[in-house]
This record gives sequence, C-alpha cells and structure tokens, in this order.
Amino acid sequence: MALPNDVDVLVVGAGFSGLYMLHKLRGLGLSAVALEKGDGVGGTWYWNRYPGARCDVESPYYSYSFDADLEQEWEWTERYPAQPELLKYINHVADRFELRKDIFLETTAVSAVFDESENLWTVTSIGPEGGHVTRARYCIMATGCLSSARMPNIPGLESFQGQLLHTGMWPHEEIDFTGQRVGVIGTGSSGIQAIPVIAEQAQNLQVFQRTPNFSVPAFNGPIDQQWYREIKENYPELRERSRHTTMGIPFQRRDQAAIDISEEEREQVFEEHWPKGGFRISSCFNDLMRNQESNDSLASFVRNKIDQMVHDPKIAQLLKPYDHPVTGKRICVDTNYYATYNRDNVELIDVKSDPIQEITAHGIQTEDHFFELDTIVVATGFDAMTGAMLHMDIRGRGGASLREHWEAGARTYLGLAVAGFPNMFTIAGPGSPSVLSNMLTSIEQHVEWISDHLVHLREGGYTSSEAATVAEDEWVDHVRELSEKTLFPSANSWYLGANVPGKPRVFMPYIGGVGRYRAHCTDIASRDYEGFVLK
Ligand code: NA7
Repeated sequence: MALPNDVDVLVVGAGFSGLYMLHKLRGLGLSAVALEKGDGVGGTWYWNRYPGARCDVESPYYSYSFDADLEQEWEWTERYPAQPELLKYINHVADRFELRKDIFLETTAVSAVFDESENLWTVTSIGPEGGHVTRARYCIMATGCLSSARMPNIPGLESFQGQLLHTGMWPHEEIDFTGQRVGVIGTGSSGIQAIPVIAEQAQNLQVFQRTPNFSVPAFNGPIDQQWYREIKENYPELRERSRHTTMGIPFQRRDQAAIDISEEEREQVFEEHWPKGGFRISSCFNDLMRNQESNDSLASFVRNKIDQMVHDPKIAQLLKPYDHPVTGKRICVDTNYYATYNRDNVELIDVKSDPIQEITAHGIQTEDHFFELDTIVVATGFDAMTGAMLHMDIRGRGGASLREHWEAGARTYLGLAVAGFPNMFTIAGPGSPSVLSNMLTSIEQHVEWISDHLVHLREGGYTSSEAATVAEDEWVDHVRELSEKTLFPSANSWYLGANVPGKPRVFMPYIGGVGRYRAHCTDIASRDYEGFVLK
C-alpha cells in the first residue's frame, strides 16, 4: 500500500509509543499512519540487538496494560526481558491489533512543516519508493528517548579495517566473536550488558573505560511462575498502583531517610535489598538522591561489593565510580559484569589515564599502547531525548525551527507539546518522566492523554492546539527547579546532555515522579487544557 497524501494523524516512529498511539487513533476513528526508519517495528528494541541487551524493568511490568487479554495470554519467560523476547512481543502486538497496514517501514521522516493557513503539517519522508509528502492535521513524535545512536569523535575511526559495530545500530545477522580480538569502547549500560557475553566468546576482550559506572546485579533468571501467576491475577490493581508511583513500577520507595539512621543500620538495609536485584537497591531509602551523605553510603556499599566481586584489587579500584552520585546516571543492571574481569581473556584499559589517541586500520592506539583488534564494539550511547527529533527539520508557526527553539536546551509544556508548534505532540518528550520511569507506564499515560485531547478538540470544533509560551516557560522552570533540589544535576549524564559535546546542559526529564506528573496532566485536562491555546 502506498503512503497516503492526507491523513488525520501522522505518527513518527513505530516503537512501543508509536504502536499504541496508532491503535488508539484507530479506536477514535481517525485516519493515521506511522513512519518508521527501521525495516521492522520495535524502536529501541529493534536497533539495540547487541549481545546481552536486556530491559532493566521486570517483564510483567515492561509491557502494555491496555488490553487484558494480551496481558493474560502473553507469557514472559525471564524475570528481565531480553531484547529478542521484547522484539517478539512488540511484533506480536503489531499483528494482534493489525497495525502493520498503517506502518510504513524503511521510511524516514526528514522534515515536518506547519502550514498555518490550513492548520496542517506537511511531512516529507524518504522511503523505498523515494520521497513523499503527507499532509496531516496532527503530527505525533513517537521518536524514542534513546534512538539516536552517537558515534564517538575519535580520529581515524573510519580507517579501521576490522569489524566496527555500534550497540545501538547492531546488525541483524548473528555476530560470532569466536577466536577474535575484540575491543569495547564505553562502559554505560550497553557496554556493561554486552561485555560479559562477548567475553565468553572472544579470544580476548579489551574494555576501554573512560568513566566507571555504578552497576548492580539483576539476579535475572527464568521467571518465577508463582510470582508471575500472582501478578497476572492482580494485574488491574498492580497497573493502577504503578500509575501513581514514582517510577511507574508497582513497588514504592521505602519511606525512610538513610540520614535518619546509623551507618550500620543503613548497611543492613542495603544488604537486605541487594539480593532483590536491579533497581530495588535504589528504592530502599527516600533521600538517596536528595542527601549527599545518604548517597555516599550507598555508593560506598556498591564499591565494597565491587571489591568482593573483582579478584584483582587494582582492577577493582579502576571499576569503582568516583565522579557522580549513585543513580545520578541511570544505574546499570547487569549479569556477571564485575566477575567478567576475573577472566583471563579480559583486560580493562583505563583510557582516563591512557587516553585513546586514534583508531588505525588494525586497532586502537592509546597514548602509551597499541591494541590490535579484529572487532571494535562502540557502546558510546545516544544523543538522548532530543536527538531523533532534531535530526528532522521541524518548522512551526512562521517557519520557526525547532532546532532554534531548543538551541539553549529542550523546551516543552509537560513534555507533550511545544510553543510555536501547533498540533504537534511528543510522547515521552523532554520535560516528562520518561527515562526516569518505567517507559511503558509513561508511554501509555501520554498516548491516552493525547487521545483524550484529540477527542476534546474534535468535540469542541477546534482545529488547532498549541502550548502557550508562558505555560511552556513555567513548565521548563518547574522541571529545572525540581531537578535542582536533587543530586542529579551533579552527574555528567545524558539526562543533562553532558555526553554530547556542545549540547546545552539542561536537565531534561521531569523528576517529580510518574504519579505526581500524571495527576498534574489530568488536572490540566480537567481545566479545559489550561496552558494550551485552542482555536
Ligand atoms: P551511555 O550510558 O551514554 O554510556 C556511554 C559510554 O561510552 C560511557 O561509558 C562513556 O564514557 C563512553 N564513551 C563515550 N564516548 C567515548 C569516547 N570518545 N571514548 C571513550 N569512551 C566513551 O550509553 P549506553 O548506550 O551504555 O546507555 C544508554 C542508556 O540506555 C542507559 O542509561 C539505559 O537507560 C539504556 P564517559 O562516561 O562519557 O566518560
């Protein structure tokens, strides 16, 4: 089927947000299409197919809640879902709800221009058939938060004659590292997940670490059937609870401040939470991101664990994070990460003290050493939260460009709309909880809010909805002020754009929690969409 020329709604992206948005729009009787750059659906889980790729939210919660039959019939096999299973799930959803007929794959939206005279978006895309222009009343950006992979700016990268792979753009075919000399650059979540798996195959693996990150074990395994049965029996209540928590997961942070108890007592609480796996450890006190001393206790607890897991004290020392509060960067959730450094075929290269100078045809040259390699795996992350949208040329009223509007940092109203860009909505946009939460909970809330808003516009006979500049300004200030009450801004994280040279340092996600944010959005809607100019 050919991409239509006119639709009610054009959705950019066919990951978790794009698919649910499409499904909801159908339910509203609106004509809608989704454009997707990849040759399959899945977004993040389509691109990030590197070995060990796994979600850090438990399977039963990292799933859609909008359809009870889907929830009951789908069977997750592991506590934390691996990428192949997530991709299978999202493909199942695309088939089950017959979404594919409105999804245009291998189709990249390159520009979106608002036509003020008709209140329509003109979206230009490039697909298998060449260029196409689609006109749509509404344009919804379901472009993902971690979808714009970033190659490091290392001299000579393009001259490498071996295999060069980026975790965020992993090839579709199986990569066999057997017998290879492999180098991994980057020790964020992607590197930390990939390293233990590659180490098992490769002849030898050299990890080029610039800054160590905090990582906690997932204690992943086959899903506990009794636990899963109980979840399935109580899904409606658990989902509803999730929607009102901080992170969008149905367990609340323990309501106690670490600072109120002794160091010994804190230690005991950490020990109790450690074996629970993953994020549980960061939810064990309510002041870990507000109080430096509390955070320091958890940081030193994790550092002690690193000492216990890594046999060589010098390597253990190098692996200990020192420059940011624990959870100031999204904490990594791993399987055997630290223990991997006990293997004879794995070497940790500290590129802080011995910086990478260049990549040559045959390997990596640091200041002091040359490392001959067959494969380089680049795990250097993303231009997060804004990268995918800013890759497009988006122009709102008066031809104003989004790149200029966001020149000093992303500006949105509620992470849902942008002043000067009428009828454009963002799912999990900057200024919303997004990456600080279970993405699925946040995505569903945004999709449902946007759907309700479109119904309101239709019923009110409006053809244009736009965030007011004053509402956007106040929201941007509010998001910043909330972040300044925490330790988050002190970490050089991608939350702040600190990983991309030249990107303005602005804390992008809303830190007040999923529940509070949701209540606020609902309140705005109930007050006739306060802060939006409807025409
Ligand atoms: P991250 O978390 O941004 O990590 C990127 C890593 O790459 C990090 O260790 C960086 O070190 C390192 N890096 C980046 N550029 C370079 C260069 N030029 N040389 C050496 N090392 C470099 O990305 P991920 O893909 O791991 O994870 C992103 C999110 O996906 C994650 O938080 C989860 O939510 C899922 P640096 O810290 O900059 O010194």
